[in-house]
This record gives sequence, structure tokens and C-alpha cells, in this order.
Amino acid sequence: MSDYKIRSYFEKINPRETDLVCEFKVEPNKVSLEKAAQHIAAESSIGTWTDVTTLKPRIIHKLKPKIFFIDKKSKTVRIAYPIDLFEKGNMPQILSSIAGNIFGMGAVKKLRLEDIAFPKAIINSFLGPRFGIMGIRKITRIKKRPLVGTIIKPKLGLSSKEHALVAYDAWSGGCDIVKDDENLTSQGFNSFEERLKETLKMREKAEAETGEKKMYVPNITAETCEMISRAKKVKEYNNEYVMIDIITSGFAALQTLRKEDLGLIIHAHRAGHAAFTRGDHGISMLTIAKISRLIGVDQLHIGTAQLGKMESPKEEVLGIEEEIEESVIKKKSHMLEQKWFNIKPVFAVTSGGLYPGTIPKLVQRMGSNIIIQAGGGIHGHKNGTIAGAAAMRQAVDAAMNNIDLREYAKEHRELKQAIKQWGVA
Ligand code: CAP
Ligand code: MG
Repeated sequence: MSDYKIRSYFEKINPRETDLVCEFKVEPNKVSLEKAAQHIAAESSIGTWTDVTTLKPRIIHKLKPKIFFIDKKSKTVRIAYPIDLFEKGNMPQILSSIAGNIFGMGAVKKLRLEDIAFPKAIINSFLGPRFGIMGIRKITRIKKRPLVGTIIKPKLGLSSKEHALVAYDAWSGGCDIVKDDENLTSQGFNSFEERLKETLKMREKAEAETGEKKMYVPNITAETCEMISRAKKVKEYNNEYVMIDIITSGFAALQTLRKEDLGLIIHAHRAGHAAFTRGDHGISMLTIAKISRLIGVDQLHIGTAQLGKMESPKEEVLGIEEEIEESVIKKKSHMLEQKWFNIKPVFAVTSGGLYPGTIPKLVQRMGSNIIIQAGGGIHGHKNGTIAGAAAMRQAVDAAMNNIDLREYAKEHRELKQAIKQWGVA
């Protein structure tokens, strides 16, 4: 029997600069927290359920991860992984290690990957955002205030021409950005290229009439080869943006899109994330946001800080906003230290159940470096989409000038009607 037993993964060390570090919250299953941590460290790196005769001392020496922190009260475990365990530039492989089998092990009742601290060599192996916040502000010519966007509603069912007309109304009313909904791609009633063509015609009209730069974010989510060909189509039509549903498309597809480097702004929708970011078993949205920034999205949905229709804890959203915007993150509760080196910041998108009455609190909580999107909160306005878009822009103007919303509404009838319908948060 080989004596290459790995007696323990515990080691009182400080992680090396070159290590990749993970923080887990662990609910053990009929074993001690230490035992569960051992299983996690083994299964996420070089081990399995029993010793194997094929193991060699050099593998243990080079590749064994170290459990360097364990806290019984908060059930937190931190593990430092030698960088050679990972293929640089390969997000699926990294996640198959530290976010793979371990979630299904019998030794854990619940397991949540709270955060990953990527070392410099891994950071440098990804492209990061091409534009980032400053790049998008330059293209949209909006220097300081939040960008105002809408999602065409109903989600599905409009023809390409009808979709384009709703977009025209939203832009005419004051929206900077119009996007497709996450489940609109190229259905029989609204094919991708037809929609792109019709909507860009309406964009041109709206720009000429308003004198403002207007943006269209078409959803290219599809099988990867088809997605790339749609992105190339968008490029042919001289559009600046594409949108991809990053969870349902997958991180490999997102890497492919980013590496195509078509010079398109990538809007990342996170539909499906709550299947595993919610509750105490799965992967935190903070981790998903860091992966997205590293691969290279330019803007990302991160929640509404409890002001919208989705569960969206304020502290979590503000932590994510800091993580995707700042270049150095200091360690704090459930956020590991992270240096982002040359990786650009990502524009935070806040969306889901928002309406004009939520804007003052939203800007107060998240600041003005955000993209605010409202679907129902614009197209549900009693006087229609143009009025709804105008009401959103008025609410942003009031917030940016610290004017009480109800006060401002006295002189702005669209906002007044929106407050009558939905109130002020
Ligand atoms: C919002 C939305 C967005 C959600 C996604 C929707 O529409 O278009 O997909 O914001 O959630 O389909 O619900 P409403 P998140 O403005 O009508 O709610 O941003 O949290 O990922
Ligand atoms: Mg949507």
C-alpha cells in the first residue's frame, strides 16, 4: 500500500502571492467541519475519497492545497490553491476545480463558494472589459449622471417592426439605452436580423430628433457559433452593443465572444443566476461578478439594493458594485483582498421592478455611476412609453440635483403621473 498518504490539508500558512484563494461557507453533513474541509480541499484539487497508489511525493509537494483558515462559528473555510493546479485563461477548468464536484459531496449538507481571490498570473491571463465605465461614458457622451435604459416589453410577442416602434418611443421619451429582454433572441415572430435592421432605423430617427446619442443592445444569446455570427452581424450594422445571457450561455461562450474582440460593448445579463446564488448552497453573485469582470463584460446586472422586484440584499449589491468598479479591494467580511491590476472596471446595471419613484433611493445607495433599467416602470406608465421614459429621466434629473421628487413632479406631469401610479420608494 503506498505510503503517500495525505494526512492533512491543514497548514497554518499565509497564502502565497501566487496562490488562488477560495472562501467557502460549509454546513458539514454528519462529520466535523475539519473533516468536511478536508474533503473539499481534496476533491477540488488532487484527491478523492481514498488514498491512491499512483500518488507521488512531487505531486503532493507541488499541488496540495492548504486549508489555512477555519472558523467554527461562521463555518468559514479558506483554502489556498497552488496556481499550477489551474490552466491560465481557462475559466471552465478553474471552476471545474473549485466550483465542481465539491457541491455534491456527501460530507457537506450545504456549501457556498463566497469569494475567489485570483492571483496576478491568472488575472493577466484574461482580457477583462474592453471599454469599461469610462469607455461607455465616452461613447454615450454621458459624463456624470446614471444612464437610463429600458427593456422592450412585453418580453416576447412583438413583431420586429412593433419592437422598433416601442424602442423609438422609449428613445424619444428620454431613454439612452434600449435593450432586448433576456429571452428574446430570434423567434418566428421577431427574427434577430429583421429586429436589428428595423430598430436601428428607429434609432437613427430618434437621434436626429433628440440630438442625443441613443444605444441599442440586441440579445445575441444562442449556440456559440451562431452567437458569434450574430455579433458579426451587429458589427456590420455599425451597432456598438451586444447582450449575452452569461449563465445560460456559459463562461466558455462568454470567453469566445470576448476573445473575438469585435470592438462591441458587452452587456451581461445574469438570468438564471439565482438558481445558485440565492441561499446558502451554491456560488455567491460576488463570485459570478468577479468571473464576469475577469473574462471581460463591460456592464453587468448586479441587483437593485432591495428596491426592486428581485431579492437583492443591499450590502451584497454594494459589495459587488465596489468589486467590479475598484482596482484594489481590501479584505472585509465575505470579500477577500483582490488586486485587479490592468483589468478595467465594469458598469453596474441595476434593474428589475424599478420605476421613477425608486430613483432617489437608488442613486443615494448605489451612486450615479450606474445604468438604471426599467421595463414595466416605463411601458406601464398610464400615458405610454414616451411618458414613462420621460418620467424616468425627470426622476434622474431630480436626484442628480438633490430636488425632492414630489416637488419636481409639480412641474413635470409625466413624473407626477408615475408617482400617482407607483408612489415614491
Ligand atoms: C426587468 C427585466 C430584467 C431583470 C433581470 C425582467 O424588467 O427585464 O431581466 O431586471 O433581473 O425581465 O425582469 P422590469 P436582474 O423592469 O419590468 O422588472 O437585473 O436582477 O438580473
Ligand atoms: Mg428581462
